[in-house]
Amino acid sequence: MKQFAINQASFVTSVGQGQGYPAPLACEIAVVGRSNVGKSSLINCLTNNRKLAKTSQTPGKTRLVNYFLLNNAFYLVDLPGYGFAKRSKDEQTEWGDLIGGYMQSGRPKHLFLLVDIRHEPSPEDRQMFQWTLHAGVPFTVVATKADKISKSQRMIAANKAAKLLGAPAFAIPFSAEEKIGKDALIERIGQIFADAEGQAQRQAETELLFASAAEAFAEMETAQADEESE
Ligand SMILES: Nc1nc2c(ncn2[C@@H]2O[C@H](COP(=O)(O)OP(=O)(O)OP(=O)(O)O)[C@@H](O)[C@H]2O)c(=O)[nH]1
Ligand SMILES: [Mg+2]
Repeated sequence: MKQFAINQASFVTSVGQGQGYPAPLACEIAVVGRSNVGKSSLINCLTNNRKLAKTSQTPGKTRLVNYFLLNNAFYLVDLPGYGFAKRSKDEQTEWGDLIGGYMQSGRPKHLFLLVDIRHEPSPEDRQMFQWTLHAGVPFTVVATKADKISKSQRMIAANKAAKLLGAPAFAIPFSAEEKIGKDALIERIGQIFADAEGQAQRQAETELLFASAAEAFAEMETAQADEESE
């Protein structure tokens, strides 16, 4: 089978609180995690474009829900991070509404939950994981900045981070800096995309089946009514 690849990426739009999302596609994958964990860097690494998503050493760079179109077929969504200490109460409420609204929107088909491979997940990471379970969205844990620890420790540390999050003990170690785990993540996206497309197709087929059944039923009723009136 031909390997899945990312061959196109472009910015679509930024969505703030109360604003509309772009027209939905069968597949939408969102990247979530605390500020500075490397969400925007991950998107740039996957798309081979250092300038696509804005990154910064200062936490709190991404403030809106940023939509990117990949392969002219699916969305990869960059979300603002949490756990940003310098945020005011109002900003935190705004963030909660924005992310909460997005999580409940039914739009994300899959979440990449990012945790820093070096640190124990924070209470907010665990809270985000609980939201994910609550929203019923499938997820993959990704342990970022894997270049910061020795090669022999990466898998162990990544899996441990997932376990401490409360998830099954499996995570993909990843580094945007050294492109560690890039192929694994692209392969994962390929699976998620294929699943979402399959699901959308099955749904379309079911709707068609229902529509033709309803049509047949209506025809039968008309014929019966005609018979009775004769
Ligand atoms: N060493 C190392 N640094 C990284 C890696 N990924 C990101 N960084 C650095 O971490 C910082 C934050 O990266 P961003 O991608 O902007 O983080 P973010 O999660 O999008 O942050 P917010 O937009 O604030 O939520 C930047 O200085 C990046 O260069 C990585 O894989 N390895
Ligand atoms: Mg960002």
